[in-house]
Amino acid sequence: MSTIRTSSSLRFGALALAAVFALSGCSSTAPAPAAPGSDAFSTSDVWVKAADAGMSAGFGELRNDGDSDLTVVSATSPATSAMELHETVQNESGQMVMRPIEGGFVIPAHGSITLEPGGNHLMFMDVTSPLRVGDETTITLTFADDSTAQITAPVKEFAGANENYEGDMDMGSSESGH
Ligand SMILES: [Cu+2]
Repeated sequence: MSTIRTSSSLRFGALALAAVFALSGCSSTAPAPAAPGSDAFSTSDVWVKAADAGMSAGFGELRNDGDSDLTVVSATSPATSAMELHETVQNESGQMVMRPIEGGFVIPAHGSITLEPGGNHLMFMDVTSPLRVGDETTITLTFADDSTAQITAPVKEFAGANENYEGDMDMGSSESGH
């Protein structure tokens, strides 16, 4: 008797749960399908410039196979205390300077963008654990829809990408002693 009652109440519980899931599936806050960005997103040849401390940068190709534009709005890495999305532009005196890009990196639908020295890049503002050649680091990108993608990037030696940071920071002169 008691066994039957238990099993029927379990069955009712399962039905109630199914109903809840069915309801939440219709709502816009359903967690699982809310990451179209990650599905459509891929990268190739992402790498990070070797640095013991201070600034560094990450480069590579970001691809979007989805039907709508993808916007990278922020990025993090365990190797730096802060990361910014940078563009490189010419200032009034003709000097190339880098600065945070307004609106993030927009990857067009069925298209790609290339992050490269002298252009857009992922800026490691303050390297906290040395990025050594042969190591790998991870970069987590966050998209406008709050979905994220994690990239594993090898560390490479690179002499360039010493653009000045718009404002007071001058990466070029701080490295001139090398
Ligand atoms: Cu930069």
